[in-house]
Amino acid sequence: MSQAERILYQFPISHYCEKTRWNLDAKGLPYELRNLVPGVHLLVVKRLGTGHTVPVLVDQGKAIGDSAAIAVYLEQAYPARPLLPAGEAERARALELEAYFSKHAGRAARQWLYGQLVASPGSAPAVMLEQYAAPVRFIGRLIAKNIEGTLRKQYRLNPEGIASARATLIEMFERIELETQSDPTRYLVGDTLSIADIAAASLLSPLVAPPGSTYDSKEGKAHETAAIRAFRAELSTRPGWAWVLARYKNDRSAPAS
Ligand SMILES: N[C@@H](CCC(=O)N[C@@H](CS)C(=O)NCC(=O)O)C(=O)O
Repeated sequence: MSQAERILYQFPISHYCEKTRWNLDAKGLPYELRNLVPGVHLLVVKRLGTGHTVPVLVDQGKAIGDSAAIAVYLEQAYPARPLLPAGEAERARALELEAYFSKHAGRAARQWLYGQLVASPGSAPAVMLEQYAAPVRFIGRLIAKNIEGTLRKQYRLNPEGIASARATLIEMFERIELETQSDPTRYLVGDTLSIADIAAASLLSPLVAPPGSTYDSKEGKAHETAAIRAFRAELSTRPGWAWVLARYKNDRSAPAS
């Protein structure tokens, strides 16, 4: 199949998009990436009819929105290289954990990190738009205040919201440690990589910034505040942190094309 028959609409910085890229890469499925500019993306995703968020996968003309729905769709449509265990109970468990990390880790990582970045004017747009062409980054600098205002409202970047995101993130590492008995070589369900592992590792990757990942970036490093550094240092001794690094090192397949 040619790449053009499978198109992933995304924001490069979005960790939900990273989850879908990983699902596709782990299954060896080629795809073409179309980067949308946040805000302007609505013109495209509304036409696709999947809601207002990315990722959206268009597979042979069929549009699927929501990273969890895409993960399940890919398992049904492309059963080779399965990312769901064969047994019914383990399968249900993997789906349950995928949903758990998608809901809690995804929201908390975004809320906590953007909460830190908006405290330094200009940082959030610089990190968000790092992978776009120069004119987009330039406009981002011009309208940085508006972008930061939107992020504050959309992701509830107030002291209570940020504190609750921080507590949730600690719970995410505790949950990984519970499920894997603090052994970074173990998977969340069964003996092989599943959609649950991909969800947990990808959605925590903005915080962990595994080497070579989207979040281990020039702007990400330049805008790492003392508070971000301190929280990373505090979490980095946890087995759950080592687990995320191990999934990236050992299980993050390269794109098929
Ligand atoms: N539940 C969705 C969440 C995706 C999501 O929140 N995407 C963000 C980027 S990280 C987005 O598209 N935001 C733009 C908007 O909400 O209009 C999924 O798993 O795909």
